[in-house]
Amino acid sequence: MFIDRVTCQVVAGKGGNGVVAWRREKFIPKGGPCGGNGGKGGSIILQADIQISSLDWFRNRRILKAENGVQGGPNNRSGRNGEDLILRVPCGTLVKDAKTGDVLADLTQDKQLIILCKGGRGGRGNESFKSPTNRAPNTCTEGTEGGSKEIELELKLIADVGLIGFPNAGKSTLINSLTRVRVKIAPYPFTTLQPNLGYLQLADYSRIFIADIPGIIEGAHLNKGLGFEFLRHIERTTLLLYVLDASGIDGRNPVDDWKVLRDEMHSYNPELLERPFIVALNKIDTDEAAENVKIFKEQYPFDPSTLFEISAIAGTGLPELVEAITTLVRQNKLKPE
Ligand SMILES: Nc1nc2c(ncn2[C@@H]2O[C@H](COP(=O)(O)OP(=O)(O)OP(=O)(O)O)[C@@H](O)[C@H]2O)c(=O)[nH]1
Ligand SMILES: [Mg+2]
Repeated sequence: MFIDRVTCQVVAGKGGNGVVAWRREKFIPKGGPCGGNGGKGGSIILQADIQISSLDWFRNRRILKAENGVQGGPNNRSGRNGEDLILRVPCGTLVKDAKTGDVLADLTQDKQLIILCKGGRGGRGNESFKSPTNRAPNTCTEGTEGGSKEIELELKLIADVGLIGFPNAGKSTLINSLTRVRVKIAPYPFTTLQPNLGYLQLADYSRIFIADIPGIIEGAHLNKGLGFEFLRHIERTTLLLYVLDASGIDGRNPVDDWKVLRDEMHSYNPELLERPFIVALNKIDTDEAAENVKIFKEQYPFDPSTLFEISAIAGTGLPELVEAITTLVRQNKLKPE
């Protein structure tokens, strides 16, 4: 599970001022007061929306203000109310007061909303002070300030796809090629020490989140390497994408790697073996790859919709892989849990 966070300040609109004005029609002596009230300031409202998938919109927007109310006018005209500012957030957004850390709302349902700050009240015009004892009041009041708050939005993301492979298999290279994240890549094991999250942006504006986690080695269940610490990040993914190094550069081969990875996954949680998966034989740009791919295919005659030959560096086979990922994630996400 990955957490995305943003903080920003929200400020509701100020109420419009009331005004002092007098009727001045011909032939009506002492026409009396006619100053109108100010309009209300706009409130700040946060609403969950199933169409929104990230908090990106809030980045680079430090202060969000709702419209102020307009001041009153003569002839008892009230000022217009300021418009509410409705901020849309993804379902599953936790709203906190950034100063105190108090949870203000947990917006889980589509259309669920919370009024974060109320707009200021409009001031009173002099007409509203008219009374039998004071028929010509010369008073009006100012609109009040709108509420303001420093808030923190927190979204818990569950990746759709988890990358699983030995160190150096090319998982980070693959996530860099498929998504816009830039993860460190290097020819030594355990380059990735923290999970990374990237996403595929699809034509219909939906996203598929992919998690790159540190490599797994034989004995991970005995806490070798970085152990299983990071597998919890992919425990709830829809699809597992095994990345196998077909080059044999590190003195291993995809057949053994596959067996070890599956055994390790089984030790962690046997249910993970039931999960839909794709196998990507990576580094097919290298000379040694062809032979290793051939042997792997003989040993494990997977369907072409499950097995892909790719080069994460050169981009070979990636469009087909993306298509398969998209199809499988969509199919399996629709299934009830
Ligand atoms: N020739 C070739 N080399 C690749 C390919 N993909 C990755 N590599 C190289 O393999 C090495 C390891 O790549 P990484 O992406 O860091 O591997 P990783 O699986 O993230 O490794 P860890 O983070 O250590 O688990 C780097 O030197 C990459 O340049 C490929 O398609 N072809
Ligand atoms: Mg890596």
